[in-house]
Amino acid sequence: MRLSRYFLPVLKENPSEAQIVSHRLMLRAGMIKQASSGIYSWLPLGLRVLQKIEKIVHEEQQRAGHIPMLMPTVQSADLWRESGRYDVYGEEMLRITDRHGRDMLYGPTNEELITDIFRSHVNSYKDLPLTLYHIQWKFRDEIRPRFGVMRGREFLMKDGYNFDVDKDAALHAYNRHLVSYLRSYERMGLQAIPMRADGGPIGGDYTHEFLVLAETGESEVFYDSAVTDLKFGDREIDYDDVGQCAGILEEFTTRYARTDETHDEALFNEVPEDRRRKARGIEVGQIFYFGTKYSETMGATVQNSDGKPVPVHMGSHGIGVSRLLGAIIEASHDDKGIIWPEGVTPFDCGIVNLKQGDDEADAACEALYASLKLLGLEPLYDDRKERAGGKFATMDLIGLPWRITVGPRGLKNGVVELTSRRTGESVEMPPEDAIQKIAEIYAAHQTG
Ligand code: 5CA
Repeated sequence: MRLSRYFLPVLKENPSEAQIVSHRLMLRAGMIKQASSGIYSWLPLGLRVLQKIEKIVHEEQQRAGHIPMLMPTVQSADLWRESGRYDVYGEEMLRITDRHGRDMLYGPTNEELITDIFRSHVNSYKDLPLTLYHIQWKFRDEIRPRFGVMRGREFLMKDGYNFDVDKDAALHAYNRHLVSYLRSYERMGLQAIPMRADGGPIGGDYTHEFLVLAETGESEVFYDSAVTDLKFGDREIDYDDVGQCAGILEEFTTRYARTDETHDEALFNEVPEDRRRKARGIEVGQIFYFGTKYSETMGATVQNSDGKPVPVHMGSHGIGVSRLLGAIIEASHDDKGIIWPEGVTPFDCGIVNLKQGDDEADAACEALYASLKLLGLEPLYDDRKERAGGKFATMDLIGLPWRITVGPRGLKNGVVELTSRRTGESVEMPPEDAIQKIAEIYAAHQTG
């Protein structure tokens, strides 16, 4: 993409409405614009990151054997009356009446809709296990939408639902989700710690929330600092291997890590004192096993191997896709702007032409731009007739992890400059070497 032809409405001033750094930087970098309270338009740069995150989530869900589909945003109230949640969900549910006077709602989650699909089409244990998921907009009429996309009213969520013949099988689905989530967050450059949590309106005895540690997080958390040493890494996973998934769950959830809702001071005090941590975190996902809660009330049964009808065991599993942008920025920025991890960056690298209009500099930039694109990379070429300082400031603000700077002086010696946004370190090298270096870096991130 050439910046001269892109739509990147960056702001020079700090917007006064933004209280936390991620919200401020998303507005300043021209990623989002508020449409109304808690509702945002996604401008081109923001959309690119949102789609990168969606892609990682899709790849990791499908790697775990989960099947994508798409359910609507607007749902009929009837199903919610059947499950008994229409009244208990309360004011967070946006209720709508259509022209025929029928009660509808903008879906805050999809347990009812998916259970209805399941009961209409699946009758036998032979069709199980089954996990369906989608990535779809949700609406919750939050009493206090704030911090930009972090607590929105309209937000993008991946929600997945498993259907299993018994509790053991459903717990394997739970473990599978935990593993796939750990992998997903790591690919986004994030450490998200699974913590024992509370079921809330979704219900369920087994539930973990995934938290990214950040001072601006809305949740208070308590943990053994040893949990932060755990890395998922590039281990090979066989998602059908019950023992392996259970082992990973145990590895990542045995040490003390709880949100304030489930915090137990006595248990916490058993953690060695120098490892006890109280901090704040951003909840970027939650998994639940709730057994037959919905299948019993809504009549979702299957025949088991003895031919007897049994209610199906279910769980639901959510990732806050749009919230993740805020969480990643909270975890990765400096006073100049965002620092995108390679896995989610909107463009792979920036090209800054220090002297636009200079034949040699223009030709070198064009050649770099073309070569990077040929390799399947996505460069953002700042080809505007602007001062170098302004170009650097924009690149730093939007946070591309790598920048290639091209100027007449370097070109005389046959070199360009490759700069890491994270470390600020610059190295001079021939353009071919810079291209190769960037290609190698991104090849290492292609785990999809
Ligand atoms: N049906 C279940 C799991 S699929 C469910 O709705 N879970 S949830 O309520 O925990 O939401 C899943 C994730 O969505 C949360 O972990 C959080 O990351 C994100 N989320 C929830 N509310 C909001 C909100 N108001 N704004 C942005 N993201 C949100």
